[in-house]
Amino acid sequence: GMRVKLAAGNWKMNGTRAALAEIDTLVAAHGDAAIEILICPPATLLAPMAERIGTAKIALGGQTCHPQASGAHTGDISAEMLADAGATHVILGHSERRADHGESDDTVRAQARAALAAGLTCIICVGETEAQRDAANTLDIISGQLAGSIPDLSTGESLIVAYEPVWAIGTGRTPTLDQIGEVHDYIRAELERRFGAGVGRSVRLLYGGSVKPGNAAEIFAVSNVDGALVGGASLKASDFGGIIDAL
Ligand code: G2H
Repeated sequence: GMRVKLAAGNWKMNGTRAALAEIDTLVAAHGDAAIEILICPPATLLAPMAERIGTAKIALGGQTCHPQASGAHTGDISAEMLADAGATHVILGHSERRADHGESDDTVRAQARAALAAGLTCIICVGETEAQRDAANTLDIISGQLAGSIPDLSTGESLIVAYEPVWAIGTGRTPTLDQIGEVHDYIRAELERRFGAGVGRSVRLLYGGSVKPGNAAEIFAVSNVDGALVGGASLKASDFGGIIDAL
């Protein structure tokens, strides 16, 4: 297909400079992979990681950004700062940001507009809670998050959508392959309806939530799964390498 597969690692709040050794291992084993590889480390590691990666084909991303370009926002980081530190991507609307920092769909859309203005590709996360799935509201929730979080200016290249069922994050529980396929097919249809077939078909759709070397291959075989957003298993180059090899 025309969509290049993507293995994206979300390091969350893990890693000091000691962890740069994992990047050296990744560069040695996968620095010339045919798929795209992305690491989203804590912001403190972006610049040293960019230096370590050098000319190898591994991209870097942030884990969030502020909607504004600069100003009196203690503790926040702008999209331009991420780009300046070596990022080409940014994860937005991860369920941990939505829960821990009260980020709404409106917040995420504003962050995404700022990221696009800074030239970053946005990985916008959507996903239902366990209660929402049990109430058979999954597709309605996903529809609302897509409509509310994705800015109109998005293109097939600057937008990536990650489906992360909240109940599967860091829990070791994964949806069935049918459940993943149903949501990914639905997201694809929603994007095509809103942006047209050309854009809608070029957006990469990632699955996230307890992806490991042992379950990656079967997940990647599901329709409209173009890669993974990997948390825990992205911290060790050996585990992440196993996932990369499965794509
Ligand atoms: C979901 C995922 C990465 P994990 O949050 O974003 O984390 O793979 O640890 O479930």
